[in-house]
Amino acid sequence: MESSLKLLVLLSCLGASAQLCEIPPANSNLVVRVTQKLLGWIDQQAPLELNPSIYVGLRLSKQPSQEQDDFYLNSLMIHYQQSFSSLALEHQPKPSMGQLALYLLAVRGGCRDIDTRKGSMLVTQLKHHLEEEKHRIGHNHEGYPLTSYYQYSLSILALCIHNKKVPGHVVEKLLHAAEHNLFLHGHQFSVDTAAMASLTFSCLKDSGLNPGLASRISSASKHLRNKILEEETPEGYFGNIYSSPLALQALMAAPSPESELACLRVGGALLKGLQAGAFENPIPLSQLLPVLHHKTYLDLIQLDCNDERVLGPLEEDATTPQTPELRIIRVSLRVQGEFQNVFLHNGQYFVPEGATLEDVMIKAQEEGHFMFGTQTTLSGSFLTSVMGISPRERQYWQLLRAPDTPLQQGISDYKPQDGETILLRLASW
Ligand code: B12
Repeated sequence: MESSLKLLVLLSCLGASAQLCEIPPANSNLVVRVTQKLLGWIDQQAPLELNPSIYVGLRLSKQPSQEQDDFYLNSLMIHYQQSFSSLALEHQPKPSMGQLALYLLAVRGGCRDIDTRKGSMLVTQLKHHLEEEKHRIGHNHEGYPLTSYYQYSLSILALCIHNKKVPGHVVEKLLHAAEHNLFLHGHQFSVDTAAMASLTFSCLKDSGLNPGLASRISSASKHLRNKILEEETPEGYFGNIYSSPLALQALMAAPSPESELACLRVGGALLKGLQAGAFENPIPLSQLLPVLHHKTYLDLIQLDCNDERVLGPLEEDATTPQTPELRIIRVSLRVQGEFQNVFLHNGQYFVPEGATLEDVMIKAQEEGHFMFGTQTTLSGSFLTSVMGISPRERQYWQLLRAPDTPLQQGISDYKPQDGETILLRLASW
């Protein structure tokens, strides 16, 4: 153990620091399948469901093909530039700060110039958003960003990737939040947010854009790395399976000998989860694919757009898929509003095995006495109202398996088991 540590220190002195967060090699068939899944998503998307995160994940993985690339990136550019121009339709919602940031990452992924008139307008827009968020957080940090520290961080990262400086006082708000462990997802520590902030600090450190904050950025970066490592679970994830891809990106971009074994363990667990089909949702998958190619968002800075883009062949699977027997299962649905001792709804539903929670809720709505509403996001259907109740500011409809285990997937991905009770609870975050 001691000698391997010495070897690692030696390697890092020789400039091999990127080796300090390796994951076990992925089976090439598995990588091709994941890539095909993401390519399938960009092929079918309707214009309003364009997803810059998927494009970025593919670009860091030597995809998509040049033809698909031109088509998708142009669609993204038209959509985003139009949304912020005077021609924008009034009823069409403007992309959020985080979506704009993801779009700027996509533009870099496509090696397009941002210093055009339209590009500069979007950069200015993003800087404005950050200033507004900074004011909401307030002088004494007593407030919160309207979006989240995840989006705040993503926005600074996107500007940094384009070598655009943000004022020190904007960065300081993120530093303060990192130093005081303010990154939360509901009531739990948010590994995704810590990872995004860590990537941002690594970018700022390498770019030298905020020299006056260099030592604070360095300490915050170490602090976040330790927090991510502390969040390793007995199942071998950083936080949970879906936050692990970003966490690995963060550790790869801020390498340290302490991360080495944890990266191997978590990488191994992720590959198993991937093989078992745990990644249904395009967002965590788009954050994982670069990791399988040993890449992080920071690699967008030096991306080669004349790269060769060939997708390896998919070897035939020897196993023939079995057609599952159609079984009917029973799922209970309970709704807890502001007063947790009263159920606003309590019903039992019979659905085919493999139905999603959203299918159960549709069934409940059809049978009467239950109502819900959703909003389409880059991650899929977000539950926005239940029984006509929409959450107030900093509240949301939390999804739990009774009695109190938060689900790790949304309504369109989670498939309840037979006899399970799902709680929809109005919670604050
Ligand atoms: C911030 C955040 C939240 C906030 C969102 C409010 C806000 N103002 O930002 C809150 C705390 C409310 C939240 C709730 C939930 N979240 Co959340 N969230 C995030 C986080 C950290 C950042 C999202 C973001 O800003 N993305 C960037 C912007 C540009 O993209 P966007 O699509 O416009 O973002 C919107 C959606 O992501 C949406 N959203 C947030 N969480 C979720 C979860 C699902 C399933 C969906 C469909 C949408 C959604 O809110 C964002 C702001 O409007 C991500 C981490 C990540 N790696 O993505 C987790 C993440 C997306 N959430 C997750 C989960 C599981 C949930 C919950 C289902 C938890 C629960 N048991 O209740 C609920 C959603 C319940 C519902 N009503 O449908 C998982 C999804 C995993 C997966 N399989 O895809 C993630 C990846 C975290 C994790 N590692 O577990 N979340």
